[in-house]
Amino acid sequence: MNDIVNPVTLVDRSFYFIIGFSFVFLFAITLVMIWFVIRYRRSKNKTPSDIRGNWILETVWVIVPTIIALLMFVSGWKSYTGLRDVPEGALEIEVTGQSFSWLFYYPDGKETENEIVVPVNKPVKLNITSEDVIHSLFIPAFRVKVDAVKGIYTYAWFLPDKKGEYFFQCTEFCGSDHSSMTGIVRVVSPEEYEEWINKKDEW
Ligand SMILES: [Cu+2]
Repeated sequence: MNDIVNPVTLVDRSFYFIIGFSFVFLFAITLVMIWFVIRYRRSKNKTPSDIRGNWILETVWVIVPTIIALLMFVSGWKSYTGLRDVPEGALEIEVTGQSFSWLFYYPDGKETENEIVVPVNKPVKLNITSEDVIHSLFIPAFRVKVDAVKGIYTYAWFLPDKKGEYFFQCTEFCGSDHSSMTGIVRVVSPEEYEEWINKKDEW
């Protein structure tokens, strides 16, 4: 299981890469702009110089931004495919959004409402649909955000690599009790999971 790349890493890497470049250019361009305003003000620079036709400059400002944009695309694409390519052997859970709660159906018939319990370090695939209007399953800790639409099955997957409790909620305004469509992903040890899944009457 350890060779699975957690999409959280890929999404975060892409995010910081893009926001990092954006900040670098924001500050660099602002500083150069301020410097130009002062250095080339009318009183100091009566006749503006013409730099048209400088092929070195033009090549640089075409090639450098193209490379940066392509790198952004590659990192974004990697995080996208990371989120879409489900690893082998994932635990599959059927997810139904309904007005106004989330229902989860486990392979052995177990059902839960507004709570997912999963064993640590095992990839989890969620097959998502809706009973009525459009809902959207958002689990920020795992960078999962997928619409639930009646008549259509979509999916998402995540790798719960740390035990703990992770919040999720509906992020499609779906009606009067939309705000109550929240829940918890409980990531537990494989032993605790086995014990939980075999307790038939608790839910
Ligand atoms: Cu909803």
